[in-house]
Amino acid sequence: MFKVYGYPTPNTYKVLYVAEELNINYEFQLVDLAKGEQKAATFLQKTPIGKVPVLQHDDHYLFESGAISCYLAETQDSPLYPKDKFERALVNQWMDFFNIHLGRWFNTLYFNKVIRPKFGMGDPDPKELEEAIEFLNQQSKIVDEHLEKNEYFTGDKLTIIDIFAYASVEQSAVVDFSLEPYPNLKSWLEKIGKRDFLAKALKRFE
Ligand SMILES: N[C@@H](CCC(=O)N[C@@H](CS)C(=O)NCC(=O)O)C(=O)O
Repeated sequence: MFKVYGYPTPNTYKVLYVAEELNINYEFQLVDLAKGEQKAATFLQKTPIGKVPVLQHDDHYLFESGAISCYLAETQDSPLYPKDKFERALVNQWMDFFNIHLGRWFNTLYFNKVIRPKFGMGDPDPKELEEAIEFLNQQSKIVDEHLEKNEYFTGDKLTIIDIFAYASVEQSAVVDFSLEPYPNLKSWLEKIGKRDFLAKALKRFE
């Protein structure tokens, strides 16, 4: 039995998108961050870090969207997480890049522009915005050049990193970060966004 605990923000979407692309049958349970449910004692028994997403697989629990995404693909023996050691390392490489670099800066903009106002946490921090935009431009250029030569992140085959990364890059519209200077990144986003996983995952919040 698979169950995802989450809230409608990009880190949870990463896991839901990957689960849907893999056609996994799973339950979804909302953890209401607005009510602080992620810090409730019962939830802290599932994850010591008090954050979402969390995956339950029978009586096992996992946190971190990247680790969860890889594990979900493993359980399905999916070619979206290749068995070949080097091909798999390429997926892991781009997943680290998104967690530590590009995705991290999208998250900074999202936190300042969406979460702060929604949760009454005050105005966006201009220094954080400036730093995030500078790094986003620097790293989007690198990714744009990579996608000029590669149809997908690891080459000519779709893998879970394309689905995972989609949840980061799609934030560009919400946080008002223009992808116009990055046409290859923009067309990759449009191509990935035509897949079924998106509508299927968003149904969880209707
Ligand atoms: N690196 C983690 C980040 C998880 C995370 O920061 N989750 C946020 C929501 S997007 C959260 O639960 N925040 C609530 C809190 O920190 O109390 C992942 O990728 O899963």
